[in-house]
Amino acid sequence: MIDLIQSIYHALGLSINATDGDVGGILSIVFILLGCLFMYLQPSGTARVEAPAKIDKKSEPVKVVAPKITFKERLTKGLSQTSQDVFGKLSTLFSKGLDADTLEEVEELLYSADMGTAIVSELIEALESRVKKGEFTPEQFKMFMFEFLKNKMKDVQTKVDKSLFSFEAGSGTKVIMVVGVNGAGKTTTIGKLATKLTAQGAKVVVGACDTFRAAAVDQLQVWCDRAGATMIRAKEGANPSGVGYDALQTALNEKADYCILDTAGRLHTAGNLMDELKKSKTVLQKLDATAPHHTLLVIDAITGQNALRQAEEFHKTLELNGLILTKCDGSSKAGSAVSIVSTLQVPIAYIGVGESVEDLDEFKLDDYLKALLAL
Ligand SMILES: Nc1nc2c(ncn2[C@@H]2O[C@H](COP(=O)(O)OP(=O)(O)OP(=O)(O)O)[C@@H](O)[C@H]2O)c(=O)[nH]1
Ligand SMILES: [Mg+2]
Repeated sequence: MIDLIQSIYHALGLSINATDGDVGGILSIVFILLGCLFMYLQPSGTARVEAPAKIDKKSEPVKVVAPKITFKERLTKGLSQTSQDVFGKLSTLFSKGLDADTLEEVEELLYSADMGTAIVSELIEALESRVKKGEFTPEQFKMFMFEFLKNKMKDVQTKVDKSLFSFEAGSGTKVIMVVGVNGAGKTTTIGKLATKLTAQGAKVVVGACDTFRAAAVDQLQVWCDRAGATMIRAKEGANPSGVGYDALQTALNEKADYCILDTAGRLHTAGNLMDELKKSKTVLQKLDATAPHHTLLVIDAITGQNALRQAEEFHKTLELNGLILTKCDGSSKAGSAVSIVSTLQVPIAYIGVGESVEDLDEFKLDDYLKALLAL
């Protein structure tokens, strides 16, 4: 081997003597080169750079399927802000132990959640006696709140008329009149409701009784077209009662399952506008003495304490039999719902947590309270 190397040196014109070290060095280089060659020829492995695979033009494009979010998840997400802001803080207070000072802080937080004076006083009284009995962990406190609030609402909630959620073919036209202050979410909710009902196979006629704004009517027309519902509209400025009458007449002629009436937003303090709603109701009764079967007040959950005043006024004028709580996805305090339901003894029928159709669903008390209390 040394001779071979010596002759290579010689051929290259190098006047150096080959040594054992040179043999070792050259053998190492040869092994390294062989190793590289071996790895390159392997069919797979990290050292081999694969050529990009050819795209098969015939193959189907990859479909990206958005994960299905249940309404319960939407509700929990929507109410998470309220839950953290109010009930999260309450739990922290309880984890520190309860004395007169902390009880005062609890009271303040409950007021900030728009629970209303009557409910807060009752809650504080009940809390005092519970706390005296012994230790109260944050989890026990949440369960206590859950039971307390549930008891305030559960009997009223049983009054919800199920014909709002599903229909029985041939059982006549159910008239739903939707009222509320400006911007509460009436038109959007009616759009979602019409979509849900037609999807079940119900025949729906919608009356655009908000004749003050052409844009509001167009907004409703888009929803109705999409839902496959018939919409009755009149010229801007027409008498709203007349539109309601025409819509119900059409619904009766067509044997529709539902006639939903969208009304213009109004302040509960505007006496003449409130009277106009009352008149619309009477006009409907010329066609069906039992109409409207549902008079629903839409309440924006962000409204807070004023919501109770609104509800009281609308109830006094129209005898509400249901509420729709919208915008529970905003940074609402959502506690006003409890005080309205228990004060007026009117149940919440639907709850909205966003602007799409999937964001409206039947109000389920346990789900609502669990989302509110992060249980
Ligand atoms: N985030 C959120 N927005 C909502 C919800 N419901 C309605 N909205 C939005 O609230 C705004 C007002 O909704 P409308 O349906 O026009 O309210 P309205 O009560 O008909 O209003 P007026 O007819 O002007 O009295 C719109 O931008 C809706 O998209 C909800 O549950 N969540
Ligand atoms: Mg509207």
